[in-house]
Amino acid sequence: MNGFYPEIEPYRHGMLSVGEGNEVYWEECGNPNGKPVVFLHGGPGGGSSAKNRCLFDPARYRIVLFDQRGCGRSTPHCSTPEADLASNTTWHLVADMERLREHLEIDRWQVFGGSWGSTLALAYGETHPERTSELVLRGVFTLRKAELDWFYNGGAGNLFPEAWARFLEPVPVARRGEDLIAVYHDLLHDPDPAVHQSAALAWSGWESRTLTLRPRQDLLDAFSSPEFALAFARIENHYFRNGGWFEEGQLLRDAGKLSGIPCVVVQGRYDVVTPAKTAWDLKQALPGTELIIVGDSGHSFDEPGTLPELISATDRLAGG
Ligand code: STX
Repeated sequence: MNGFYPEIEPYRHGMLSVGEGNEVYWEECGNPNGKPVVFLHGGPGGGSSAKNRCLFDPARYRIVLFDQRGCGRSTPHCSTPEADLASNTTWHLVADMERLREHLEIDRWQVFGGSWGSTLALAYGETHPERTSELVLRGVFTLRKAELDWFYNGGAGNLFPEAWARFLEPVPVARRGEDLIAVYHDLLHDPDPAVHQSAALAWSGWESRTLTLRPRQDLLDAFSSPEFALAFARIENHYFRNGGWFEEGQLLRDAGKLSGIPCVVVQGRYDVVTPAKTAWDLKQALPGTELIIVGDSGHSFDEPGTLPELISATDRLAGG
């Protein structure tokens, strides 16, 4: 069994100015002379956490984590009025990664991402294949309309009807037949804090109840923090309402740009947030992909069956 590597503290961290008033929190852990890897968190808007450091052998990896614009320790935080969502898009994040890579004087890095992190990893790798040494992906998500509709317009609600009822609670009855991502946009930006805050908690709560095969109180609690929920919901909703600024199917259409880059995908069979079909579609589009389907896992990276597969993948790719 490969469990987490021990908890470690960064040997270096900072805030990087990336434009439009944004400061992005970054940190480095592990071996400064090790193989560079960048960890891309999910959401978007989820932020990175100390446990994410423990997916990589600290003796062999130079581990870079950062919080994407507007969330985690990056400023301004999207729970505050100062944050501007117009300058927060997929392509801003890809550019921020290049800025950070250059700031840290890294030539090429492994790109590790789960869920939205896998989306950003694919967007980055297809834009900068020469900077991407390997891809390690989990819960693959490409923001196609069918993927968004599955999770936000009723599909997954068939499996979690009681959680889905709570997602629908803030939606006015007269609007329940509309695109719920669009309805939630109006709720999340309503000037009345009672409206936008309860919408944020309902949006985030839906995700926290569906992330894992079994309920996890620690996740339910983390997603109930008002500041976390408001930034998470506003950022996710903004990205999904805009289709991630992709053409429909773009990431799979352009997967050939990744040919020659080793790609390992770990996917939970019972992932309700990002069902396994997308990981399968990626393997068809990028035939060299090593696809590992974990039979008894949901979406989260720390599902008991998923974590050892992720660590086994980073171990195999670590070299040295
Ligand atoms: N969002 C999928 C996603 O990227 C629709 C994601 N879901 N939860 C997370 O990320 C965290 C647990 C990382 C916040």
